[in-house]
Formats: sequence, structure tokens, C-alpha cells
Amino acid sequence: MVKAVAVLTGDVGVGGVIHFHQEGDGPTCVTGTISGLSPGDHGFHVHELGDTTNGCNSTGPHFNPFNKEHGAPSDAERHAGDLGNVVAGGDGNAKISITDNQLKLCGPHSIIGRAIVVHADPDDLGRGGHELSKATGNAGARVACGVIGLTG
Ligand SMILES: [Cu+2]
Ligand SMILES: [Zn+2]
Repeated sequence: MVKAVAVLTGDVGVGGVIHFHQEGDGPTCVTGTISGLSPGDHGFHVHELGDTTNGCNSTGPHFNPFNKEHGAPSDAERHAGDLGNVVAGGDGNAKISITDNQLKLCGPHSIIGRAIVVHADPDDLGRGGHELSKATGNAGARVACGVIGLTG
């Protein structure tokens, strides 16, 4: 079992903790809570770099080791880092419970040392028809992020 954690920080009042675990070569479970969001859907992705020297803007594009287009988590054509949307309630809190087959905590395409990012706007899952839909899901600004690191 490999376990990892990310502490999200960013815009004032937005934050959270996200836990990851993977058993063997099985799917990776992603759980946690983000608070301080506007109510509704927010794009949620693993980005390529664990570099927060310029806040979330220096974390690079979506993690995409197989050179695919942006998509929904359930699509074959998706970035490995595409986790769709998290949903914040009227209190601004989003509870996250995702099981994903493409995220890995070990091996050559591990997400350890990369960043998890939550966005201001909904991810259109590549279907919005916007010029950014097939690249980012047109999810807007990066409101909080955290570097994914090993935990015990
Ligand atoms: Cu993103
Ligand atoms: Zn993507």
C-alpha cells in the first residue's frame, strides 16, 4: 500500500487536505475535503509539476504522460490527471471520494511530487466546444493547489 497526501492552499479562505492510496497495481482512491469554494462544480486535476514557486500557476499543464486530449475521468481519451469536478455545497465545502484507474502512486507514471489543483469554474470534460475544452476543460483560474507527497 502506497499512501500520499496533499495540503491545498491558494486564494484567501480556500484550503483542504487530500489523501491518496493505492494497493498494489489497483486503482487509486482519492478522498478529502476542500473548503472555501463557491457553491457548485470545480475542475479538479493532477497537474504535471510540483512547483508552487509562483503559486498554482507554476504547476504546469494537466499531467498527461500518454499525450492524450482532455476528457472526463470515465473517458479512454483523457489526461491521466483528469479527475473531473468536485462539487461544493452551499457551505462552500466539497467532500471528495474518487476511485480512479489511471492515477498511479508508483511506477514510471507516479503522481508523487506533482500537484493537485482545484479550479474556479466547472470542467466541461472536453465537451464544451470552447477552444480550451480539449486542453483544460475551460475550468478557469487555479484557486488552490498542493504538492502530492508520500505519507505513512
Ligand atoms: Cu487543473
Ligand atoms: Zn486534462
